[in-house]
Amino acid sequence: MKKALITGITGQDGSYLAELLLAKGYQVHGMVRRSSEEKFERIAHLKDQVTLHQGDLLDQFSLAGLIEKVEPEEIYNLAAQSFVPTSWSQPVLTGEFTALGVTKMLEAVRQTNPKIKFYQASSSEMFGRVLEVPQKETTPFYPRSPYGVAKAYGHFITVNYRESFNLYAVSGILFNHESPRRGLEFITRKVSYNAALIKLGLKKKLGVGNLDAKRDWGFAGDYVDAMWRMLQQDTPDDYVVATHETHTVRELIQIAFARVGLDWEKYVEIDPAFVRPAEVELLIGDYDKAKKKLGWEPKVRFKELVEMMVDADVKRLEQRRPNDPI
Ligand code: NDP
Ligand code: GDR
Repeated sequence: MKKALITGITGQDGSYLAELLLAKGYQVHGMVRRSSEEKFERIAHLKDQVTLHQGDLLDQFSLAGLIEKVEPEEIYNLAAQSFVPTSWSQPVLTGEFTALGVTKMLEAVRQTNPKIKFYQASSSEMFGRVLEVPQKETTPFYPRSPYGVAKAYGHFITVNYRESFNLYAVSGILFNHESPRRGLEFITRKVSYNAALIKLGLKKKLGVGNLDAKRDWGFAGDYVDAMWRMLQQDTPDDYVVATHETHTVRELIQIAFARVGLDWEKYVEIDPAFVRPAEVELLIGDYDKAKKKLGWEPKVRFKELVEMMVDADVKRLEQRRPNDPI
C-alpha cells in the first residue's frame, strides 16, 4: 500500500486529493496546524480513513519529524496562505508560509529521504500581468501580488532542488479551480453562496470588486487528478493545468443568479473595498503538455461548475436549522 502525506489536507484541494488517493488504495496522512478549535468540515467524512498529524510550515522540526514518522512515498505540499488580498495585509506571513514553507518542506525531504516524490502547488498567479496569451509552462512570470511573488519563489525553489539534488520534485501550475468546498471569500463561492442567500430572502445585496477580471476556472475534483498524475511519471516535470477557457467575473455572476431565477443587476453592487491594489486582468491556460504527457483533460466546464456550486449552496441553506448562523 502506497503512503502519501498531504499538507493542507483541511483545505479545498486537500479534501478532494485525500478522496482520490483513498480511492486508489493509498494510506493517506495529513498535516494539520494546531488550533484552539478543530474545524475539519471538508474532511469530516474521511476522518476514519485518514491519519492526521500536527505540524506547521513555520516549524522546520515539525516537518522533518513528521516525514520520518510517516515515511511517505509521495508528498503533496498544498498548505499555504492562499487568499490573494490577505497577501497585501500580511505580506511577511504570506512569504513565510507560501514561499519559505516550500524550502522547509524540500529540505525536510532532502534530509530524511530524497527518494520521496514531491508535488508543489504552484499557481497561475505567477503569470500576473501576462506576457503571453494563453499562458503555458514556458511563459515568463510577472506576479502582481505578494502571494504571486511567494508562489514564484516556491516554483523556482522546487525546480532548483530538482536540479541541484536530483529530487523527484514537480511544480503544478494550476489555474483557478473551484468547488462547493471553496472558501467563502473567493469570488466563485462568494457569488454562489450570496445568490443562494438572496434567492432564499436571507440577504438583499452583494458587494464585489472588479467585474472585468477574467479567469480560467476549472473544477477542483478534476485538478487533483492532474497532481497525482504528475507524480506517476518516469521523470519529474512541471505542468500547466487549466481549461483553456476564460470568463469574466460578470459572466460568473450572471450565470449564478440566472440559476436561481434572478436578474443579477438588481442585487450586485461595486464595493471599492474589494478592488485590489494591483489586478491580474486576464488568465487563460494552455494545458496541451498535461494532455499529451499525463493524458489529463478537464471534465467539468465553466457553466456546469457555477451551477453545481449554486445548487449546492441552495441545498445547504435550505437544510440549515432556523438558528444556524448564515
Ligand atoms: P485552501 O486555502 O483551501 O487551503 C490551504 C490549506 O493550507 C489549509 O488546509 C490550511 O490549514 C493550510 N495551511 C495554511 N497555512 C498553514 C501552515 N502554516 N501550516 C500548515 N498548514 C497551513 O487552499 P486550496 O485548497 O484552494 O489550495 C491548495 C494549494 O494550491 C494552496 O497552496 C494554493 O495556494 C494553491 N493553489 C490553489 C488554486 C486554487 O484555485 N484553489 C490554484 C493554484 C494554486 P487551515 O485549515 O488550518 O487553515
Ligand atoms: P484569485 O481568486 O485571486 O484569482 O486567486 P479570487 O476568487 O479571490 O479572485 C478572482 C478574481 O475575482 C475578482 N473579484 C473578486 N474577488 C474576490 N475574492 N472577492 C470579490 O468581491 C471580488 N470581486 C472581483 C478578483 O479581483 C480577481 O480578479 C485564486 C486563489 O485560489 C489562489 O490561491 C490561486 O493561486 C489562484 O486562484 C489561481
